[in-house]
Amino acid sequence: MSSTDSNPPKLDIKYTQIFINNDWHKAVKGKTFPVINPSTGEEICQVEEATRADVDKAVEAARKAFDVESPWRKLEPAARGNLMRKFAQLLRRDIDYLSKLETLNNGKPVGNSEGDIYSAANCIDYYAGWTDKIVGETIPGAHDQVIFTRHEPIGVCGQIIPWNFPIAMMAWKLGPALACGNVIILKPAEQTPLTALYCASLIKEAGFPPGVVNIIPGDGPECGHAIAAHEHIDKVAFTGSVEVGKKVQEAAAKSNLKRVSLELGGKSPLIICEDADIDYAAEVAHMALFFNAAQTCTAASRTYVHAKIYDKFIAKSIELAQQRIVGDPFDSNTVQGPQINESQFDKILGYIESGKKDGAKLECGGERAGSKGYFIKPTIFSDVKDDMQIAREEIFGPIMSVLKFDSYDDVIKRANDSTFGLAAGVITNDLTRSMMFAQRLQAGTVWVNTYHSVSNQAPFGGFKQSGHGRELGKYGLESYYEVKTVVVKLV
Ligand code: TXE
Repeated sequence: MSSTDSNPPKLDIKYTQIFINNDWHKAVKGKTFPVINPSTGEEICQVEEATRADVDKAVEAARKAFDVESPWRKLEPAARGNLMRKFAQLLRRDIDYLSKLETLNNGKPVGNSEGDIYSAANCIDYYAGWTDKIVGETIPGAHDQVIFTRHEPIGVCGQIIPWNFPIAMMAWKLGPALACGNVIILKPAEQTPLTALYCASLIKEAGFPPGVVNIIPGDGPECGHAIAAHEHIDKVAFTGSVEVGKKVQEAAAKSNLKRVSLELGGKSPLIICEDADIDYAAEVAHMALFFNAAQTCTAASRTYVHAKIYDKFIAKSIELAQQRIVGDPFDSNTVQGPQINESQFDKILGYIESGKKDGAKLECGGERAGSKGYFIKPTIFSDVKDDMQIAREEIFGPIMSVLKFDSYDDVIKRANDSTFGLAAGVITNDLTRSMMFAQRLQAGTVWVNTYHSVSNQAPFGGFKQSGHGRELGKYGLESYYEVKTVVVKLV
């Protein structure tokens, strides 16, 4: 384990205000909130806090930008793509500064922040390529009719994002929305607003017309709710907890029935079959759970291992967990930084206690690392049973729960016995068995012999209470256009 004493570089925090209409604004109510460095628990800076009145201001700017005669609406689709490519290029230009800022604010190792920024830029580029390819259909009708469809932008899109992948989540939301020609009001998570605000300056530099992208930092109950409940926002896209996802959907229904897409949590199973190479399987399972300090909605937080290889798998997994370097995210040796904040830290330590109380066997970890910041040692529980709290609820922290199975039919039932359905994985060398799992697992993504492999071209989203709608790929566009049918009678 490396030191948890963090020595963040001195960074000039350039943007802490609300970005509306390509300009910086103070909060209407004059409030600010502190942004905390999770490696130290200390304040980085204060940021202007948007409330309902600021959301109204952003809506006014966005509606103007969406006017049918506005520069944005009159832009050729390919020119829209060029603006997006310029933005992606600026993200890459400023990767050094942006990755340090992301690590300062989120706590992830700086190499991971760089990876997130490259992937965000690639996502924006991917969707830039779609701008002039979003086409409708011609539809056979009566002999004297011409029927066709147009895919038109929805309008003002509210986007509420979480703190676990601040820049990447921003790109997943902005990319398809801009490609379809919408205008945006994006609220970053209150824990991690800094990189989104810096990106706002890049949006302006790229040349997007005023009001097309507005970025408003604020909390959930006031600012996020004002977006979800706004009468003049046409769509809301949300990534976060199931609890808040339900509130967002309810607020949308009670206001103007705006379109809703939700990417919520998970309790994803990873099934390791008896024919798997144990070293490989343990490495995949380790990364599948601990990646990003396990603050990943697809984290494989139920590891089902065949009884015949269970003990060997546990031994290898403990070895990997104990080798994992937890500490200062600015140290290039570190692979795991802190959890995002005190409340997540306390919640995770609470789950460790609950695992012990319920009779699971604590194999390693089980406590904080260091004495400052929100670091937790990689923790493994064996002998976990399906009905234990640690096997049912999303923990969002570095706790691996290993369960035993000996029948494939049975493990599929157990894996599917969850209110979630975001992702699942299987490790096997048997092609037929892998296809059987791929068919029967109830999850938006099934990974075979790999995990967390996400491509901009492939859809991502959940079954059941893990959400609805898909992000990424061609499917990701469907959440951002209305289909209009035009019927022309040939008179
Ligand atoms: O999430 P919230 P929190 C899960 C994970 C984690 C738990 C709690 O299990 O432990 O959620 O994390 C905004 N109306 N995920 O409390 O509250 C909020 O400001 C509108 C999974 O941080 O759901 C932030 O921008 N918006 C997840 C966003 O919702 C509201 C990623 C997410 O915060 C709001 C994060 C309201 N009433 C947490 N209340 C994933 N799917 O990847 C809050 N928000």
